[in-house]
Amino acid sequence: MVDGINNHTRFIVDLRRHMWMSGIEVELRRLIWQIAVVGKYISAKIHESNRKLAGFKNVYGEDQLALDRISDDILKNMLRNSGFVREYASEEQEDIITIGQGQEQYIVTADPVDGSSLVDTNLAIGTIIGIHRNSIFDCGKNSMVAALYITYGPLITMIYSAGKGVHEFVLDREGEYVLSEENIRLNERGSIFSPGGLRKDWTDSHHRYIDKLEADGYKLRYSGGFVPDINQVIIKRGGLFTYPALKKSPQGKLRLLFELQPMAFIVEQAGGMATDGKDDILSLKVNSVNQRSPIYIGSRTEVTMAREFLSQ
Ligand code: FDP
Repeated sequence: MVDGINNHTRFIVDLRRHMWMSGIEVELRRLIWQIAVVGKYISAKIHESNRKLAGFKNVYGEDQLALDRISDDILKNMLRNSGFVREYASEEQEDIITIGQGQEQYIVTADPVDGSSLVDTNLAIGTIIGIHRNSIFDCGKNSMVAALYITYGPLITMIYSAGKGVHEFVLDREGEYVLSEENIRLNERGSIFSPGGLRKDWTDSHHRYIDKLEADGYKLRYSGGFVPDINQVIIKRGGLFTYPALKKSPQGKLRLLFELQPMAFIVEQAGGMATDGKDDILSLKVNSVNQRSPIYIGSRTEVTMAREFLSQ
């Protein structure tokens, strides 16, 4: 536990202080902090792009760039100027792009606005980031050093892990990310499940697995936004999110590099598991930036059970 927080007293610990006290290497903590700051700008863009503010957004008579594209530009420019990042790969780019001089330590992957189709509904959406030291064309286990996601909901929260536990911060009214939950650990078993894909497209073994969870009394929690759905599992200390292999798309829907690896890194750090139904997500070799994979992620009991059902 970082000094300054105990059961009796609660001092405010901001993100930079927390990372410094946790002994995270200086460039990595600066990078994480700068990405967290970009979250404030993306949040402002989300507000602008919400159709409920349509009357305001055309005030300058400019064509509004799609939210995803503009958020990607903001993030990419910040990373380029940071001096810590040599390559950038994003859901919004066709391929990995060079943004540094070559000697920088890190490669960043990003889904700048995940779940942007939910913006008009006012449900939560998010930004997902993976930070790699080695080539991303390896498995996450060999390349990743940190991951974070930002949730834009009633509050803006940020969860990060740099391999020293999983911690949540809340953006306060002064614009500071303040520690809210430290060393988050998932229980062995949870009580919620979040299943993606249409039932009619599921495989028989996946169907049987979901039937079992329902029979065991798991409560359905699926918003259609990967970030808030995973965040719920983490904050409630367990449960399961899955986007499975579908009959017509055996690789499922979600992207290994931009969505699955970062969440797998965080959930493993919190004591949970993430698999494609057979192998750990972080052991899957990345062959292309657009690679997809099925996923079962959450607390150990549910993910282990998924493996058993899928092997039958
Ligand atoms: P979206 O299509 O709205 O961008 O990968 C994107 C994603 O959302 C995830 O955030 C979400 O978990 C999933 O797709 C939702 O897919 P379904 O619409 O098939 O449920």
